[in-house]
Amino acid sequence: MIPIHYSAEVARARDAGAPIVALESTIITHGMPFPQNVETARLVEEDVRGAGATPATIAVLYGVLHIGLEADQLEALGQAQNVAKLSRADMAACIATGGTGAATVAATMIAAHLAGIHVFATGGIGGVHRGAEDSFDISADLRELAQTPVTVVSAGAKAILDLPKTFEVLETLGVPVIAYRQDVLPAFWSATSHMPSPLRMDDAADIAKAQHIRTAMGLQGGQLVANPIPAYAQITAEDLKPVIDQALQEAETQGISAKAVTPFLLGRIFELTDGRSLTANIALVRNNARLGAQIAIAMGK
Ligand code: PSU
Ligand code: MN
Repeated sequence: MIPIHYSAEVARARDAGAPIVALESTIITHGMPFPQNVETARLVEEDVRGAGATPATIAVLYGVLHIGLEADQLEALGQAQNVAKLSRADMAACIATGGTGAATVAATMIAAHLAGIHVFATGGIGGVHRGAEDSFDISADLRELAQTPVTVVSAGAKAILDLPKTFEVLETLGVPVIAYRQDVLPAFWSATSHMPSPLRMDDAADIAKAQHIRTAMGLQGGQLVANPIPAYAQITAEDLKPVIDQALQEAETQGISAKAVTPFLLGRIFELTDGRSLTANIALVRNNARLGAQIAIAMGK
């Protein structure tokens, strides 16, 4: 048996068959500094509620998989030190050993699917890192999208990655990549990139329908929705380029590797932009939460 616990709010929504949106917790523990991480997590949950769905933030607390966190649990997780970063490889081990860990995109998809939740909103997915031809650093998020039937609403892949290679791998894995209401892919902190999107949809109902049809056809896996950051909050790719280059250079000089790469880069970019990257990150996650709620509502119809 899996030790699993539903928050009171999520348990009620499940009983009522009401729409639920899964939310990840790595963004809280490894993606943003305290106290903005906790404030953002609360706002994102409120955004989901305001749009008519129930938020389910997912984490492992003391060996129990939590689907939905109570306010005090969210606060504690946001302040905790040395929380594990859980992906497909380590979630079961964390539960088995009574550990506490935050769920990445891959782990949140697995947990959401276990709980019968079909939609998940986050910031940016992991992907193929620059220099992956040497490091082999490719996020487990990509393969998860290929095998677990959850629609993930993101602002694209994080611009610290090798974006063309990331989208090539998604194509190879047969993952639908759907830009929302524009023809080009967004690039996390930037609303646009130079890459055309493989697919475009303008309506949450179509996104919901496509996931249903995929599953009905026996096609494994989910969909990646790439929802552009609101224009007022974006940082253009031109402005970001020198900052990302510097952060990547520092990561290399300092020998940062494996799971530590993404948190290191996000932290340095926050410092180098005087916090502007965080403001943008908050705006895009909230935007994704609202679209995620619309898709979850459409899926229930
Ligand atoms: N997006 C953010 N902040 C984050 C992440 C995504 O805005 O911290 C996290 C997600 O949990 C994603 C993970 O799954 O980074 C990818 O890590 P890696 O590159 O090590 O697979
Ligand atoms: Mn990695």
